[in-house]
Amino acid sequence: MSQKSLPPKTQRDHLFSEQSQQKFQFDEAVVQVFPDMINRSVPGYNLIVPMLGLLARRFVQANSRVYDLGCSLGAASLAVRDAISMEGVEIVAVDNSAAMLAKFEEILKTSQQQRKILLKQADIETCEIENASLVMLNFTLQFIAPEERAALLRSIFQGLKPGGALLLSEKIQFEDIDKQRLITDWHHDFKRSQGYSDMEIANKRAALEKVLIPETLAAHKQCLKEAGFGSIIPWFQCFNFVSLVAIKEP
Ligand code: GEK
Repeated sequence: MSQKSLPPKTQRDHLFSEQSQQKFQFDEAVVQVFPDMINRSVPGYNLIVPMLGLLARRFVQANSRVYDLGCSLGAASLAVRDAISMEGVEIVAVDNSAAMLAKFEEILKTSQQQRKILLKQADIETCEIENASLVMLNFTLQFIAPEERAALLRSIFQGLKPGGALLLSEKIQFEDIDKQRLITDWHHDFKRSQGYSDMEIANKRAALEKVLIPETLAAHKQCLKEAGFGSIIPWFQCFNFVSLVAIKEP
């Protein structure tokens, strides 16, 4: 049976305690604090990741591929790898940040698991998806230019085998301005409860402006439908963070 991977050792995130004009980048400094940053910024992240493993058991097919697009330090890949037992499954973890992949490689060296994870430094927009039974975009699509998203979802749909699925998690936007304001306040309450100061929250928000672009849940559903997905099932939401399963009908 599989051996569970230990979470990577992580430093506490204080990156945004001082103001900077720089846009957010997935560089070495972010890599050093990444697990702490994402856990304290995305409500539900530490629940979503193990659930990806659970869902993978339902969709991954023998002799197929699993793609983790925008893998960062590989949390989703590791959750799936540790959850599945099908034969001949290749996990391909893709990210365009060299710093992220270098750290992920280090993490993999500490694990004894037989099933290998293939790391690929590439832009997920040009990455070929082939023979896939599962594709994961766990908080990655939000970093792709909105006008490019439909093409990416179409290419994922094309590369999936019938019966396969896309697991999509995103920060979302609300159409209604009042609801958007409320939900943003609640998200910031969550961040405060995790020890972030108002200054850190404001600075990170400014750094992510035009880098992380959320869309509405309705827009995501429409785009998935237009890409060809038959069933689109939201299975998790906490404030403005949502996870969906989109199934390519068998
Ligand atoms: C997790 N999925 O822990 N091509 C490749 N990678 C990209 C691109 C691109 N065009 N744009 C962004 N990335 C992970 C968390 S983090 C989410 C995903 C967050 C990569 C980027 O380098 C980063 O590693 C990842 O997508 C987004 O389950 O930080 O909010």
